[in-house]
Amino acid sequence: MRAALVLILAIAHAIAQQRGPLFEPAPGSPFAVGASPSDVTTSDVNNDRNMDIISPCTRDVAVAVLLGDGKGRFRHAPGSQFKVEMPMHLAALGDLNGDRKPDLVTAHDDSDLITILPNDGRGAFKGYEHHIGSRAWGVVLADVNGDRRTDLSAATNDSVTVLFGDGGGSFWAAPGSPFPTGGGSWKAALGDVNRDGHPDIVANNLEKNSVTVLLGR
Ligand SMILES: [Ca+2]
Ligand SMILES: [Ca+2]
Ligand SMILES: [Ca+2]
Repeated sequence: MRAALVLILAIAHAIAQQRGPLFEPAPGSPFAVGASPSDVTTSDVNNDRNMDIISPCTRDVAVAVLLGDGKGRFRHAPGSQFKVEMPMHLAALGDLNGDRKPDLVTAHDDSDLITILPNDGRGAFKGYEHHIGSRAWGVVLADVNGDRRTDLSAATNDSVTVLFGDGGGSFWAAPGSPFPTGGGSWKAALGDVNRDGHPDIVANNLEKNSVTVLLGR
């Protein structure tokens, strides 16, 4: 039995090797986006069911949006790149105004501003700024209070700042926000770690060799 299993695995391995590498460059890859792309994410931003690419370009102080053709080729969306007011490193996508089109948020780690860039539905973004009270790094866009409206959780160095969204693009601080962490929190992740149905937050503490876990209520 064991010998048969080993043989089957060996045959499967040989077949896999014959098929060649698991990944190969897409036609035209790499695609130019702009100066110093510091983050990248994928989403269908123009609702054509083809995956698109969103990449904040730090030195251009702008976000590049590349529309996909569904075959692995990409071109800049009309108007891309989209300017923001100051350099940023990280971007997050989520529907902030309830129109089911993914909007964009960039964090600017040398100020307490984030830029909210609503999507016009064709993959064009125009931003406005929002003060969140602390310098922000990584942002997570997800509903944390169960009202089905997207909220904003930002890693803000020595804390996590949580803003409730009203589903129309406005935000206000969650009770108790900002929530202290250990120091050096650049990224936050959401997950229900105690299985009570409420999303919880995990943040890194770069300076303390630890992670902080915040249980949602
Ligand atoms: Ca698309
Ligand atoms: Ca919410
Ligand atoms: Ca929980």
